[in-house]
Amino acid sequence: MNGARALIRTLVDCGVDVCFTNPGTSEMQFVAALDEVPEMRAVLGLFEGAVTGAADGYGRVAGKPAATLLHLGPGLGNGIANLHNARRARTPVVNVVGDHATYHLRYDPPLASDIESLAKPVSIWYRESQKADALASDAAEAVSASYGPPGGVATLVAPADLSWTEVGGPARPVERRERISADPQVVELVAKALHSGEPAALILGGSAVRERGLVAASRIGRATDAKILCETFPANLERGAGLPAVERLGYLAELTIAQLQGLRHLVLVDTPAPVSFFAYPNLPGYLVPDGCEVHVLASDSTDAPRALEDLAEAVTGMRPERTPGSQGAGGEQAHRPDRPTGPLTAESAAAAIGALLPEGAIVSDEANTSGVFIPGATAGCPRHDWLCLTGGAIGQGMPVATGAAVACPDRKVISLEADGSAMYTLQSLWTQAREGLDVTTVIFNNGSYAILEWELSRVGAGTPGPRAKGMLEINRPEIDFAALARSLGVPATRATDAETFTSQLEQALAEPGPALVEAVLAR
Ligand SMILES: Cc1ncc(C[n+]2csc(CCOP(=O)(O)OP(=O)(O)O)c2C)c(N)n1
Ligand SMILES: [Mg+2]
Repeated sequence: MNGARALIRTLVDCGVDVCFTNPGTSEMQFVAALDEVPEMRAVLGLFEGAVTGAADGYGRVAGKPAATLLHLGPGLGNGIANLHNARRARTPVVNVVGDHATYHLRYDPPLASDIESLAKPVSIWYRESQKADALASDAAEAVSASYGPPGGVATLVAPADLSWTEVGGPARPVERRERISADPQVVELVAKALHSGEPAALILGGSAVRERGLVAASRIGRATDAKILCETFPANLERGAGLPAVERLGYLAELTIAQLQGLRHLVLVDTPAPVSFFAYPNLPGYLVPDGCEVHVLASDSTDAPRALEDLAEAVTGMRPERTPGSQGAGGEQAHRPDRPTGPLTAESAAAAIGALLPEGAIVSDEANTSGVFIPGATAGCPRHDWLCLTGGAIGQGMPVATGAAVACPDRKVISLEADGSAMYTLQSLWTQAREGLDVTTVIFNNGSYAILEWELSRVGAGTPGPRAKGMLEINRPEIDFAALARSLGVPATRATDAETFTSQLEQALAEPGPALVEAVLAR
């Protein structure tokens, strides 16, 4: 077999059996090898941002990496923003980037570029294969490296001549590193701090916001009065009726400051200390209050759920839970909002989503300003997963939804998408149609980059003049998202009032396969 086939066979042997791709000439050997390794599912994306974001969404819910296959530096470059988001989510991803044949690079052909400089800022592991026989073993190492801990993007550059050279065969999987246990002394110190009587909070992130971590954290909260918080944009938050609810830190620094005010102990569980998204005149950037001690219970390489269980044992050993209950007690009550009526606003749209969210749904949330009411409206819905915009680079939501749907074909994926962000990686709809993915997209059409209207005044840039305003409006010309969706193969409807939106969403959810509902919000 040639190097390309050995590489793909190795990926499959390592458990990586989905490849999101937008290939070119330097990857043709890999494309040809797909027919020889039928276990590898190849999914075409029509822009690399859709490809890399899909790999992120897949990895977040599958708990294992997908591969990407990208075309030299420019292809990788197009995919960088969503690789940045994947890096922030600590999602395992294996990038395979095709390159020119080793002996061709010296001519500096048009597509040659500095791939390494593009890849390194988003990659936890980087290698350019040097020999055809190394392609497969490098791929096995890339898979192992992507798991971390912490997980991340492993990028392997595959020169074209190595892919067409005959090699000995595939390589064996490489062992993964285990997550470390929390230091028992730290657990003890934190337990004492939580029993000190001084105000304390836990901030959960990363791997701590799934059921096991949430249940352990809620035991800690009941035994100590510590507040249980979670990071602003978790990669995959498990929530809904029966699970302990966790308050997310606010996006606005002012809100986070209020949430953390007066604390003397802050316990970090697989998340960094809170900082504001941007610097603002007259606001601090580091949001830990003065005089508050920061304790790192779990780093990004710690087994965080286990660390929380250890801490729960330690604090209940010192003093039993005040409201004792079995594991899972203290969970959110089941409740849903009523079906809304009247004008279609961010609030009524949220009520519709809360009224209809199916059990086991995976929500990809890039609703931005239109999404502020949705977490509240869905808190008591049946259990579901919530995937956030981890790195602030917009254009993530639709690709992430696509990848999640590939990973979990028997669950409903709901893609909540702001209009401006939707336009970055709209091509995802075409992939959803082509693959028959069960994704229901809601586009929140507010005709604007609304958040930037807030931000403009928050950074002290004054009152916008007509030219400044023009940079924040996207309704000249009006975008018809339902028509765009249909042209990409996704059935779509458009709603301008709450009742119509609710019934259109209900219908979209009732049908398997992709669908889109455009919510034209009252302006
Ligand atoms: C890759 C990238 N480019 C640009 C930005 C800057 N940016 C932040 S929010 C935003 C507009 C968001 O508009 P929309 O998605 O419609 O959400 P809304 O604010 O209207 O709720 C832009 C352009 C960004 N965050 N990421
Ligand atoms: Mg908008």
